[in-house]
Amino acid sequence: MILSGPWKLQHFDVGEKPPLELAAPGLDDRFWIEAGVPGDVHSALLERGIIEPPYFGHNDAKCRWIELKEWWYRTTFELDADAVPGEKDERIELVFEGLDTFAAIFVNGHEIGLASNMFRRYPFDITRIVHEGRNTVAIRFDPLELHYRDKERFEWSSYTKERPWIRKAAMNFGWDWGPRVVTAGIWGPVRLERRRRAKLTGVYAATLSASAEEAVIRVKAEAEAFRSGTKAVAVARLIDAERNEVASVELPVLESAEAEAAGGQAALRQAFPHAFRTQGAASAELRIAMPRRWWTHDLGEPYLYSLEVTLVVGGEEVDRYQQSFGIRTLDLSLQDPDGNPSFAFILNGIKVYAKGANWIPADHLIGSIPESTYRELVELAVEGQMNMLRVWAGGIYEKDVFYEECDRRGVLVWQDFAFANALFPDFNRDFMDNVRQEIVDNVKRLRNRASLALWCGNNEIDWLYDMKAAAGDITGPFFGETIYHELIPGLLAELDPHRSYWPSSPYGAQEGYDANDPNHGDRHNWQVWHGSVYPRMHGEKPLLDYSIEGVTFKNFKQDFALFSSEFGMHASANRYTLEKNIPEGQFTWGSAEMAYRNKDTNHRKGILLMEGYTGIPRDIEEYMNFSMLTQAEGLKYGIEHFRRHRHRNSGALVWQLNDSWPGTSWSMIDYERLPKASYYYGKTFFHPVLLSVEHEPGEPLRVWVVNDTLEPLEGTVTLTVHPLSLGGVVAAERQISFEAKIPPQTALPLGSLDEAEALAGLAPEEVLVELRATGFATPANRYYLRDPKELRLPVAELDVQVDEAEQTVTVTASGRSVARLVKLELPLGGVRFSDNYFDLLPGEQRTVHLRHPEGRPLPWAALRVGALNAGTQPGIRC
Ligand code: BMA
Repeated sequence: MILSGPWKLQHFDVGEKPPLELAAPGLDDRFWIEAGVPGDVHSALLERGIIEPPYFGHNDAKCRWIELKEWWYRTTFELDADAVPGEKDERIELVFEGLDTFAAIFVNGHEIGLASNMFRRYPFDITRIVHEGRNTVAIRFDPLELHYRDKERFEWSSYTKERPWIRKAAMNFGWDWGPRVVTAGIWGPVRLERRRRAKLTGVYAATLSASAEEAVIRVKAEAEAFRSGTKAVAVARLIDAERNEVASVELPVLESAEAEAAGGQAALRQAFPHAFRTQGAASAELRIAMPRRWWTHDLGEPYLYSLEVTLVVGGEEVDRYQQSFGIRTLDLSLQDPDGNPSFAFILNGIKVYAKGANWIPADHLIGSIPESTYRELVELAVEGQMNMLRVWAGGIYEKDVFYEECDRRGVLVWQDFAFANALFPDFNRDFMDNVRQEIVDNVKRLRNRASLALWCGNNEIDWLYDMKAAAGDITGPFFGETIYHELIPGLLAELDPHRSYWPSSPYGAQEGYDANDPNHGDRHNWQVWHGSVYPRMHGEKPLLDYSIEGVTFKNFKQDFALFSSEFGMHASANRYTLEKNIPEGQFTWGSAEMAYRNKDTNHRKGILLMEGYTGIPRDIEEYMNFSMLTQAEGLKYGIEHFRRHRHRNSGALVWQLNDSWPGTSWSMIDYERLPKASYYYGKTFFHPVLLSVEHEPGEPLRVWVVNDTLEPLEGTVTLTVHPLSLGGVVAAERQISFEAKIPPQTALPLGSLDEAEALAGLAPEEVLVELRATGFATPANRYYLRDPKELRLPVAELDVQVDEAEQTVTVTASGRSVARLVKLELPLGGVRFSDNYFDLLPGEQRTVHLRHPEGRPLPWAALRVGALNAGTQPGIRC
């Protein structure tokens, strides 16, 4: 039974009322407000109009009182006479999947336990205190302050000092892309579970081997009986998508009384059978002939079976587990077949070039994020040609729906443990017990997911500890180290032994380098944007270079990482996302409200980046265009470089995929689920088959094809040089063709030509270069030979035709000039544009399909279409 309410909510000052009064079954809570569960306090207050939308203007600051209060939730549930446990081996458990964060839980006025970790699952045995009829649940959430104010402060805890003692999503305290919004409440489902005789306490399944002919899967079931002498078997079945059983096995999880008796204490067992809640486990191998293996969506089909485990006692089914299951092997390889260092994910024996981004919680109000948001974001990731998402440590272990979607759509998940940018008190026993249980809960919950590729100990802690110690900001020991280097690997060896573990990101160093070593492990490139100077040796004082050259994305070409797990640049959110949240008159470049959207440490970095590339924006329109263009072209520049080196580099995960509020950040998709220009660029730079030009001003143009697929490619790649403007005389286009024979999983240079030769008399500031392929399918790719601020780009003219019935917009560059960064805007969140932020050659036409994922009508009358070199205009309806 799910306890979905109605739940009541009220706040009090700390100690204002005695807990037993507020928890009492008979309390008159008529004047309390109704609250959604799962959810959070902010969302409940927002829904009732008690607070104003926290992301509008500076409203987040008006909500700070919420974190200082004691919050009480109450609900009731009814039990029929036959649902009340009669026999001694029946149990009723009240299970909380997510409590945020310090809570005391009461049932029928009895305090049944405390919670102190947002990431844990809290089951409570309430068998003895429930009764027929109405039962009352009450929960008190304490202000966090009560639990950290007397605690030791550490030398390092980014953004706020209270985090290390509080097991809660770090980003709630504010981050360099989001405000401080400290939530409280019941953020996960609450369930009442009634069981007889025994229950499953764990199911584990791992693919040991998987060829096209046969797969071997290890299944393990763990169970607990409510009294001594209970015999139980678990029956594990693997069922295909057509509901045919393809394999099954019986696991004797709980042996008979005789077997137990061998353990001694026979007299005690007989006298007190319920004192012996026997636990047992059994495992076996399943063999599946001709398995359908699970692949990422770019390499094959993410085929899913269903794994079903039933627990049977005395012929009666007493518990059941069911989850989708993908047959695949997946390893992290630190050495390539030639013995060179690598950091590559090997799926069913095939190297996956990981293309994707870092995932943060899709809202600060985590408990209230609708499941549809997860589905849309994962769908967008897939449409954006991504095959891996990294669930970053400063958020949460995501909700089940996220992994379900990744399993279903063939997206790998790199999962961080929730330790980000701080020291943690690993010397404190209570803290470590709490963390241990958090790890056990989440590993057990997620370990059967086909998508789960890697466990990673923390975000940037090992690396930044070294930096901060070298800079003199930390003088003490590396508190927290034993969590990532002892506790977690020890628990994984027991609970999830077939999955790879990496202690931190970035991590790995040799020959005196720091943890951001390009020759070992993964790497974060924060030279671009943050100006962090590299290479850096272990123990060396970190250097920052805040200059145009220091922060430019051109630095990506010096990066020969084995795996790039973080790198990125800011771009503005889309117009609708900003306008919706910025008070009247403040949607201007340089306004205090716009600055408030940007939580980064130093606002100069973005300006420097644009100054060097597009020029400094003069108004909000230019800011949106210039920052979007810089991010899109910058990511393209970096990612194409990483991919051209695919013999060495095996992954590019952009910082960051999504946003948690309508701010300015590194995200590719803004808070309203409207992609930025970089996302649409990604459909090409992340495409499994990439046509790429490697070029610097004055240097030759080198033409490459990167083939991540399992098929060889054969065809012709044509490079065309187009003038940006047709001018008075029609300048001849110049074309050069290359024969292309590209083996599977290879990046190959096809040839090169001198810049002057390519230009054939045209100026480099006046051309666009295009690559197209015939003989194999891949998107065309376009380049400019100089930075935007140097280009001679005349004003473009656009013709815009709207077909509302077909939900299409057709844009034509109707003048004599290239239209750069053509953008379509509608004032509605979540709208899908089949394409956006594209360039059109003179006379070229593009038809864009629009839809809303929930089928909402589109506000056609408010459509705006514009370009970097054309003003915005409404569409003409046809
Ligand atoms: C890395 C991430 C985040 C941060 C981002 C941008 O440090 O791990 O902590 O938001 O860079 O600064």
